[in-house]
Amino acid sequence: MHQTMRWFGPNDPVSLSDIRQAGCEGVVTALHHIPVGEIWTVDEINKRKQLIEAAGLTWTVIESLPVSENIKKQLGRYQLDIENYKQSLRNVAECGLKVVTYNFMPVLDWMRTDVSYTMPDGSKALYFERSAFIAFDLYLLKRPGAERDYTETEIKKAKFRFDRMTDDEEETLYRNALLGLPGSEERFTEEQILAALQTYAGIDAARLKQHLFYFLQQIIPVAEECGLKMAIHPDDPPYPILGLPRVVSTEKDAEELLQAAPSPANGLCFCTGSYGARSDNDLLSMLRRFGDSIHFLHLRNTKRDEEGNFYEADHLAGDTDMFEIIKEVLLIQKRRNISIPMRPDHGHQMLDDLKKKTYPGYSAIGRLKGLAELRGVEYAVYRSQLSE
Ligand code: DNO
Repeated sequence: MHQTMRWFGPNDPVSLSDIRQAGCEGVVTALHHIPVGEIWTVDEINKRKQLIEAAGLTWTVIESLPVSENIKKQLGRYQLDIENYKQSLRNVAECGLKVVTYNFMPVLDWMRTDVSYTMPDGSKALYFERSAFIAFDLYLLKRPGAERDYTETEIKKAKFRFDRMTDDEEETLYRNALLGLPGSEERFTEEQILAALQTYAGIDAARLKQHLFYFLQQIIPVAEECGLKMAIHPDDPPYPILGLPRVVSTEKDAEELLQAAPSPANGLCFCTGSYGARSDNDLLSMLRRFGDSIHFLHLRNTKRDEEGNFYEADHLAGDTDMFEIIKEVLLIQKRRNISIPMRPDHGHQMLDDLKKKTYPGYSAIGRLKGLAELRGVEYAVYRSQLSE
């Protein structure tokens, strides 16, 4: 696997030199300062690329070239946004980039209720606690009609949980849930989020899927023509939240979107953490099935419980058998004769990380630990496959 880490750009407290010292060959990054829907110019892309290369690294994957809300809803200037997206693809290809990640989650990207959940060893993890999430939806956000999405027992538990929260805990929960988009410090206000959610009234999963397929049919031929691989990131968590549809959550979703625009350019970012947060996703079978369409790997582990909570476990612990995953990935790589870009997605905040402020999930030492463990497994599997 081609080892990378995510870098949020010049403002990231984790530097390119840190990433290089972690043993990475490349970074995964985006031009976060360009507003969604606008064109990434050759000039801007090259400036960032040169910065990365001057540090002895390559810009391996774009994560993300974001898809505008207009495109997801097919509203307003969405045709222009699609044309701009195509132009950005041509420009990144012209600058020599090869893989582009994006997602199709309405309004919000990933969602956790706690970004510093203390593990028994004192390190901190990202956590999704279902009762806290429901409490947020019902009693903090007060989304109209939200109670229809939950069972009576769930509502009771959420109320119990909410009644015992201090003001500080409420404030933190609110902040975590509305953290906004990766790479941005901005948070939604209550009015903004309620208004944004309202704009999806009437857009159910079937319709959102049609919009995704339309988008793919528009952009995949351009990506193919300029030699790019598109890698769609799954929903996180992989089910509808806050009344919003989510359509990249399951094996069936992945299969349908690949079929909607068949091309070597239409592929997946295989995130074991996101797909793995659902017990009905069989990750190994997905890898076997979609192996030829996987252009980027996010290796991360979650530990689920029967209440619907999950926390981000150590990379080799949790519900996903990382040994089997890596074994399968190496077989795919051998068959395709390539090295698939990989990043240790997220990591615990630990040791000196605990004293630093970084993007939640993206501290240096926790990710370095994850990467080192994954690298060790890869090395051992590779050596043993050679001698077989
Ligand atoms: C979370 C990330 C996601 C991912 C986007 C891709 O840490 O894996 O935010 O970058 O969904 O578009």
